[in-house]
Amino acid sequence: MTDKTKRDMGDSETGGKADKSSTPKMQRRDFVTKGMMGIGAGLAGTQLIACGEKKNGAAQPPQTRSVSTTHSAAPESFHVPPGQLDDYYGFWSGGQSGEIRVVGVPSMRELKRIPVFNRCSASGWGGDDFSKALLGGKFSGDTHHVHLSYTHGTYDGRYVYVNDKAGARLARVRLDTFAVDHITFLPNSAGTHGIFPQRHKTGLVLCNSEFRLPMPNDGTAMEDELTYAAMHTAVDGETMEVKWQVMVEGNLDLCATDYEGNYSFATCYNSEGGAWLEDMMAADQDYLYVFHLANIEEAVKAGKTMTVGKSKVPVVDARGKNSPYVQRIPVPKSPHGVNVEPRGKYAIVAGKLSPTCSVVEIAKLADLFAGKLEPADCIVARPEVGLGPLHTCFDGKGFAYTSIFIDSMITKWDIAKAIEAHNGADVEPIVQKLDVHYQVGHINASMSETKDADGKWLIALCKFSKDRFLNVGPLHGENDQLIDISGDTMKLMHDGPTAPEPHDCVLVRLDLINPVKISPRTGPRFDLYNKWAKEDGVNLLRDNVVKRKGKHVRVYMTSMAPEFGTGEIKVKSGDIVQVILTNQDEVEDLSHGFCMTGHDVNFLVNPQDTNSMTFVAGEPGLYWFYCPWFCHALHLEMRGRMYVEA
Ligand code: K7E
Ligand code: CUA
Repeated sequence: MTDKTKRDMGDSETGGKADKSSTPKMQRRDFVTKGMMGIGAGLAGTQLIACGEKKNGAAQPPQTRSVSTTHSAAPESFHVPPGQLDDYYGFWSGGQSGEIRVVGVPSMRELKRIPVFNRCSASGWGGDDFSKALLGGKFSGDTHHVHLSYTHGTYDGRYVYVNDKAGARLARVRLDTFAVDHITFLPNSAGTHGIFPQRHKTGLVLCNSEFRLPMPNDGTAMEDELTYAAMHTAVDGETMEVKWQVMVEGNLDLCATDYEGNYSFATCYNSEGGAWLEDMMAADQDYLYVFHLANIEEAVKAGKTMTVGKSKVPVVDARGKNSPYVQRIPVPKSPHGVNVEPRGKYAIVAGKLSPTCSVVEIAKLADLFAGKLEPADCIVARPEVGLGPLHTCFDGKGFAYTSIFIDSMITKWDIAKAIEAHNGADVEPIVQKLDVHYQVGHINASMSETKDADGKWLIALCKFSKDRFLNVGPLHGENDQLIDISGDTMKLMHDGPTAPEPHDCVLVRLDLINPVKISPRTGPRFDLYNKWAKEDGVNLLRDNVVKRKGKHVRVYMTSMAPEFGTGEIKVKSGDIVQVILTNQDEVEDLSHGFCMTGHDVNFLVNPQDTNSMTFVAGEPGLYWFYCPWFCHALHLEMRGRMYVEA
């Protein structure tokens, strides 16, 4: 019996009692019952994963839960008993915290925070030598959109991409280690907002700049906003190199790709080209920009490009009018999200200042680019969904779910019926409107951005929590609400307070992600360490002190619980000291770290990993260094001395 079936049986014991979502009291009792039931199953689950796996990747224990793919009419239980695992990995952007959060769904337990465009005291990210160079000292990141790499229309479990709106950057997280391995700066861009990878393979990652800039932005002409332009940038998802940019006149907000690798999409809410609020809202009509990727790449190959400013990246100038590169489909008014449904037939544009969604039929785009259709002819439906529609997700059963910001609700609607209604049939596409709490921004459903959308869970990322939690002062948490969409109607199951400010999330079936437990010692970070070790003629797995040119000292250290391989370091005040620590332990979860007291130095080293930090030795004196990660009964004794001589 799988754990999933256990849980379903658990449901049937309490399940007959009508709507669990409507009364918090019922929910709590439900919780208790299930918690008791879970203990036995939990123990069994622990055994399955406890046996010490020594090496990475190769021989991982099987996951302990399987995901049922049937759609039951009864509400799912979101409670995951102690010792059991979630069905989905949720990847949350962390907004202005600059990070990514990993959340288990449906339990909504936060599993990890992955530092990206921020500094993290726990792991040392931002201060260690590798990440410091990647980030270039910029820690004010703003992550809005997380998307995984794809193969054949579904997640391939290799990478997560995330944007930095504040610094015009794109980062990539490896999904074997759950750590960042690349950050790419996007030239001629500001307010990098919507991103989306291609879905047929790990190909391009398309990135929109939301803020228009003078081109080039070199200080020569800055005040005439009508001359500003925006870039749609293609980054190679494998190499993380910027391949090309397309320059357009309007701003670019959210991004999506089709399933075939032919097109990318961008919403434009400021076709007016305004720099002031009232100008940006002036027109009743803006656009969905459709980029024809093959035509653009042909132009790049043929050299029909320019460069802008200091960047050498080829730029296709597509400003002003429709062309083989870009077509502009008119949509009302200041649109926001664009989402492609799982069959890949329709792109759905949320109206924001219009209470509608516009449904664009992707099959018509070939004729549009061939000049056989007018842009407006590609729109096949425009249902009224509520005030302030922002983002749409899908259940794989033909329904769309749109977040409605002003009305604080989710609208479930039937795509096929919306098209029939648009053609004059007397049918009602709106299925249900569910209140959420409050002012919802993004929503996403399990596997919704893939062809395997499975219609289990929906997350509503609410910008305000108001009265939903204990008051913790003027800055309230956000509220990520968990909604069961497996039945005919949506059911609100759980309030999940989160630290500000998550923007978006994707929910990924657990069998698609296969993280390692021991560092694989590969990738650009290890390329760097191997280069240093070669320069210095040392072995990373041994202890060595290398005096380099000038005042530069490299201390190659090892750790094995509960000891550092090097217990004493002797340096001179003002020396530039680089501690390169390799964790020799091969035991799952046995991480060490290195903290040099009084020197702002603190970093993590996972099993079989190497990490390093550089600092200037301070005033003469004795400084203790120690291991900050609890690793052993003698963890407190895991320390050593640095003697700083005058
Ligand atoms: Cu809608 Cu930055 Cu994705 Cu916020 S964006 S809501
Ligand atoms: Cu090593 Cu604590």
